[in-house]
Amino acid sequence: MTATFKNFIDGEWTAPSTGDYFENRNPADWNDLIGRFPRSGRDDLERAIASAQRGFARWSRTPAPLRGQVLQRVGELLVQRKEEIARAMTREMGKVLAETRGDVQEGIDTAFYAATEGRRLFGRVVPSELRNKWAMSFRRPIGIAGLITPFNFPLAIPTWKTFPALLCGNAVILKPAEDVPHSVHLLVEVLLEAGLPPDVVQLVHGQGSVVGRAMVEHPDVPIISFTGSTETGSRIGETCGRLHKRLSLEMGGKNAMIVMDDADLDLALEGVLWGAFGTTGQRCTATSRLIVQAGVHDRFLQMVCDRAAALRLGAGLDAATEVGPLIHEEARTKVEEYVGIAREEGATVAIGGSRPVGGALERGWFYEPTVFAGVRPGMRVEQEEIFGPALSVIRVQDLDDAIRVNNDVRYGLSSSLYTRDVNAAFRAMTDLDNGITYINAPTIGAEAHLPFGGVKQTGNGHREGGWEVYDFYSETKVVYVDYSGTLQRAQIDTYGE
Ligand code: UN1
Repeated sequence: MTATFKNFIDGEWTAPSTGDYFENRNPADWNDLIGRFPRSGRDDLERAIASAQRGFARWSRTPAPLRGQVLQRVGELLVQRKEEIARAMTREMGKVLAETRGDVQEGIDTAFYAATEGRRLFGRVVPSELRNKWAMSFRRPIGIAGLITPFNFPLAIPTWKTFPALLCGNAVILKPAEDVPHSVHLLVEVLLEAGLPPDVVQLVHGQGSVVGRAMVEHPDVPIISFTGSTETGSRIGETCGRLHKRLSLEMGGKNAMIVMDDADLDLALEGVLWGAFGTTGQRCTATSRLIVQAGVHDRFLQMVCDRAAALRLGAGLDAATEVGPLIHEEARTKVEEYVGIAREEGATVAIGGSRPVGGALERGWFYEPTVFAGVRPGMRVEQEEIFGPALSVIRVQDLDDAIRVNNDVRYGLSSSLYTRDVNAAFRAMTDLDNGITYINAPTIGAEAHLPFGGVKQTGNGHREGGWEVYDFYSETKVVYVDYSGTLQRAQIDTYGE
């Protein structure tokens, strides 16, 4: 009997008005059917919005420290259910268990940070330029936040959006990626068990082109947060611009690791394997370019190829697996297309470049870890996001060259530099054009209590995580209190005397 899942709308687990469902299958074994999930329609969304408005009216008046207590409890429940959720996540998303445990842990960290923010959520009191007058700011909730989340961090990224939105007093509507609906289903269970009023969270499964789009276009959803492709983000941005919505976009990356001649190569090797092939390269922060200084290029390339070729592919629930499958066939085909493009452009496929053959791997969306050598700046495999286990290696002469190559792409999420030279490190920290730079660590490893996001076409200026995300989910209100008993004219009475 196949499990059939429901939406969570208006305080109830409810079947979609369309009566239509889609299948959720294990990417490591497509014979493993996880369940059927609602392919919802506009009516479902309309009901979710109406309910969320009622939820917002109440929740926005709940004191922030009490909202924080709910998130504290959410964190505690996630701790209790960590292993169960991680296993469910590996089954539907494919990445190895160590990584899905990390994904849940990121949700836990985000919850506990949000909980403490309930007792801060600072405004400011500043001196007024006039006597006997106070000037201050505080934060107000905004309304309903429509959250459109990706497949690659099935729990962590929904929590990055949901927890600060809730802490700030908003209601949320979640539209998870169709590939990972179960993880978000479990998150909603946790939110409800923690005591969140049921109409404050709504879960509407379905297609981005139907549910996501209707949410973006709906006048009663003033906040949209989206993580996904730059192309979809641009379309969302156009609509939100027209409707004057508050929008946070987290999109593509083409992140580079730079390895200088003086680097600790063994350390850099561990870093690049983890950065490029962890999560099967399906991270916004994946290391997809390796920029190596000429003096160590050939040696380091050989080291990377030797180790990458030996990485063990398999189902993420198997303890011996190092690299899981891609999320679906289209993702695998995309990697394959780029292998062809790399060859046409004159790069070499140093290792990988094919689907593994034989055995259980043929029942999943597996692809061999792939390294492109002899890549030159400007080639498509050097410029475009592949979102798979493919690494482009570029030779450079010096740090200036490396920084130029790093910066000469349309994206700007993360970057990394391996060196023992402190001057080089500080130059790179200043000049690498990215939202996040790592020194002697790979391009991934963001922590929940620091702002996360990128420059250029990776984002639109907002950050997730850390203290900055609370600016996105709240509106600043300024209040002046004049207790002088006289009309005091700003800019005139102070300076005009
Ligand atoms: C992403 O790359 O899609 O940086 C998110 C990391 C994670 C988050 C990555 N904590 O390692």
